[in-house]
Formats: sequence, C-alpha cells, structure tokens
Amino acid sequence: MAQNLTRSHQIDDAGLDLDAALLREMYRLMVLARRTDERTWVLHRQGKIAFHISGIGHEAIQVGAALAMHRGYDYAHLYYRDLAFNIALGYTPYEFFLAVYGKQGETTSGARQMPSNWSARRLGIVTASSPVATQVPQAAGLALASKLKGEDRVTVVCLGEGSTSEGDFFEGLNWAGVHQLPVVCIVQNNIYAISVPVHLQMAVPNVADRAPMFGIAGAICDGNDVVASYRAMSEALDRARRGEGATLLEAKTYRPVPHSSDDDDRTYRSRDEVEEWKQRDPIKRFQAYLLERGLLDDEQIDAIEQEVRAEIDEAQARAEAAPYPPAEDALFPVFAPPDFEQ
Ligand SMILES: Cc1ncc(C[n+]2csc(CCOP(=O)(O)OP(=O)(O)O)c2C)c(N)n1
Repeated sequence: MAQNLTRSHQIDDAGLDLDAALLREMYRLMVLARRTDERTWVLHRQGKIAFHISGIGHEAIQVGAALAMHRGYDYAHLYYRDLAFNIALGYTPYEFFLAVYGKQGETTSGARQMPSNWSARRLGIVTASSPVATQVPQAAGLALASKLKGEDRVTVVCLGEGSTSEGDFFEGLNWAGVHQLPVVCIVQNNIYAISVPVHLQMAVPNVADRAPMFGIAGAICDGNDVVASYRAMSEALDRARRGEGATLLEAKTYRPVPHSSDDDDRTYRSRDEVEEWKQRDPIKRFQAYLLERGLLDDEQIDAIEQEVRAEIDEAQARAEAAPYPPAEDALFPVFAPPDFEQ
C-alpha cells in the first residue's frame, strides 16, 4: 500500500479543515523554493557558482512539515536537500545566494562550508556537517536537553533513505527511543542515494518499518502532497509534545533532477521513469487542488510568480554584488569561546 502512495494525483485533505490563507502560503513557499532552486541551476550552468545540490521535487514534504512546526521555537537539523524547508522556516533566498556564491555575511559558516550546510540561529536551524546521518544523534542530544529543561520544544531532523544505512541513524533513534525524546525524524525517501536504488539499501519495503525496533512510532506519508505531509507532521509533533516520544516519519517522494550539479543521472535511471514522476510534481498537484476549490485563480498564480521572481532577482543581484570574505576569516574559530554571545 505504502509503495503506491505517490501514484495519486490527488491531494488528501481528509480530516483537515485548513485555513485558505495557510493553503495559499504553502503554495507561495513551494513556488519560492522551486524558483530559487531553478535559478541556482542557471547560475551553475553560467559558471557563476561552483556547486548546487537541489531540492526540486521535495517541496511538499518540506513546506508541509515546516508549517506544522512552531517556527523559531522548535529546532531543525536539516539536510542538504532541504532548501524549501529552510525557506519555509524563514531563511531567505538572499541568505541562500550568499552561501552559493561563498560571499561575506553568509550565515552558516562565514562562507567556509559548502552551500546547503544550513544554519540560522534565529530560526532554530542547527548547523549541519557533510557526513550524512551525523545529524541524527546530534538531534537526539538536543532533544534530550529540551526534555531535561522541561521545555516542550520538538527537534526535527531530516535525512534521505540512503543515509539510513549509516550507524548514526540507528544510534540516534535508539537513544530517542530509550529516553522517549521529543524528536521527529523525517526520512525523505526519493528512491535513490545518488545512483543506488532503495532496494539495495534495505530489505524492508519502507524505512518506517524499522520504527518498532527503536520503540518509537512509525508513519508514512505521501511526500509529494503538501497537505498530507502537514497532517502527518502535525500528528508526530503532537505526539512529541504530549511526551510520547519520537516518530520516524517516512515521506515517499522523488528527485526528478540529478543528485547534484556534478551528477549525470542518465547512467542509472530511465528518462521514462523521471517523466512519469514529473506528472506527479508536488507543485502542479497542489495548484490543481487550489484552482479546483477556488482558493487561487490564474491571475493570483501569475501574481505569485511575479512577486517571487522579483524577490529572487533582487536577492541574487545583491548576493552577486557582495564582497568575498577577507582571507583572515579562514582563521575565525570553529568552536565558540566560552564567553561567546550572539
Ligand atoms: C558518511 C558519508 N558517506 C558518504 C557521503 C557521500 N554522499 C553524499 S550524499 C550521498 C547520498 C545520500 O543519499 P540519501 O540519503 O538517499 O539522500 P538523497 O541525496 O537521495 O536525498 C552520499 C553517499 C557522505 N556525505 N557522508
């Protein structure tokens, strides 16, 4: 059953009565993230930036999940494909473009990390490192701190299904289970870990099938449906806030573009497969739903496109014009001194 979730062209809003303003905001954020991502591919092809790792196709799970959170209060340990997640939490296209250009003022590392190793202190987004799955035990540690302090913050951590083969995934979720930690671990299952298909990563049909072995809840959602993703995430967050522990939430989705700007995906999957998934594009699907319900019309869709384009043009131009960091910045401490305040 779960395997066929994403065969649907429909949006599953059963049991939800979401406000029209929230639905429109979901749509706007998905479009903002998609257009920012597309622009970044263009900058790469123009030779203006060195590298891009795209989140195209993952917008529904990321925007749905972020909008279900208490933004700026809950913590987020995100992974490189989470551009839409970051944007929905309040990270701006300008901040992203500073990172891809490696310019001064870049918030995550002063332009010393690769782009998409996000962090934004004001938004509760914790800095990421490049070895995949290392964020899972870090998230469990953060959630343990929240629990010990008696706060009702939830820590959300994301990774791909390939990264669940790493020991860190098991260690982190085991810890979350033993201590009933307020963690939601979202696995964005896009079927491939670069070129390795999911059936070569695991012998069970769903990532979420592993939840019982950690003693935590497991759930599966259609990660190409923003509303279904919002609902699944809300349930997981509520469980965590009630003190009932962690959830392993698997979002079934697809990456319709190469793994990164340096990957040729024609070597490991057919064009027919990619085209078939594009028919179920999360933005197209959601747009059809909003149009059908009269929550958006063609004019409003055009207005959103124009507004988003203006924001991206301005953000990109400003980042392109920004200076590079001075060479001495390479000596800036990696670890904050004990009296560090921001
Ligand atoms: C520990 C470690 N091993 C290998 C890599 C190289 N690497 C970067 S991304 C990636 C694929 C991860 O795939 P998945 O978790 O399915 O996420 P996706 O990129 O498909 O969203 C690999 C192997 C790495 N960064 N860290």
